[in-house]
Amino acid sequence: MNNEVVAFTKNTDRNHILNLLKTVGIIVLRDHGMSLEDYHNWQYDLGYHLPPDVWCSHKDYPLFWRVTNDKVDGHHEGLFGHSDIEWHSNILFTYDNQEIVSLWGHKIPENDCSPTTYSNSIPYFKNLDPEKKARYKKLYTEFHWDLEKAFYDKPFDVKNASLLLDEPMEQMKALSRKTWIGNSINISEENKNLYKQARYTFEGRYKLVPNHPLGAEGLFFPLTHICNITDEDNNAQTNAKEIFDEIKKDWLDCEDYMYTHEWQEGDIVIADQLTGLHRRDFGIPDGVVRELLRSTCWYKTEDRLHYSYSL
Ligand SMILES: O=C(O)CCC(=O)C(=O)O
Ligand SMILES: [Fe+2]
Repeated sequence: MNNEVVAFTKNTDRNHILNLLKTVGIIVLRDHGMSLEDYHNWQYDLGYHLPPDVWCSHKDYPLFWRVTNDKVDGHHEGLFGHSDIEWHSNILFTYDNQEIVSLWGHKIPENDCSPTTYSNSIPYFKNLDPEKKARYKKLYTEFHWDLEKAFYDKPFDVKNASLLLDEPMEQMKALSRKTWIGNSINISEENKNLYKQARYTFEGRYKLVPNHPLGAEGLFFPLTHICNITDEDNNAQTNAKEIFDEIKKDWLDCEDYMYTHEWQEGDIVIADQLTGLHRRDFGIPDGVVRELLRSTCWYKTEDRLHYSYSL
């Protein structure tokens, strides 16, 4: 395959990074020369971030959420504790979540057996014939929180993601009501007014080809929760399941489009969430501690082609 599936770089220039997010969607930075403090500051520069106030926020570098099987507050593991995690995007149960997810390898056990696999649809979409591209641009995926309704036959077990029991779950629910670009800590009042309110819902429909803020062309495909594929007028496609199966088989099941990141401490992986998915294939074994520092953000006003909804 000719198209780049992942971009490796040491260059932290933000325009370079934004260009790679638009054209490749997955970026790996190793030996980039940034300390954790530099990187925390750099994240403010990259995008807009929500106020950090969850159980797993890092105490010294509060933009980061601790993704770890370690106990972060004396009682609870960090986000996504210890189990495997099926293909997912940061944008799943609401429409307008943060568009970029970045992970920093913080504590990586020796002989780590929990890599993270990424796949982005930009090269897949590029390889489709023009007719199919035009057809996909008119389609929507319907999604539903109720996994019983989903096409996917190996549904994502939310409990299994060791996500969110008791207080963390309550915090996440409260946070999801505040997840709006305009609530970011580093957006100006003037810029805030450019954006429509975020849409909160556990069921609805997304554009299959997002109106991407940077102009990237790919598919938004929330694999585990898609329950139908419709056209602009909300008519279900008679071959909805075939379209679903084809995209899954030709893109997500295809090793050529996957990149598996074997972590070293200090590595950074940045991924666009409107066009890509990621997963953790294996859980974290007992007896070792693994920790990634996660931050999510929206593209900034000056980088966007539009301020409207992308999905
Ligand atoms: O721990 C991993 O490998 C992936 C974590 C993840 O999916 C996330 O933090 O969004
Ligand atoms: Fe994730």
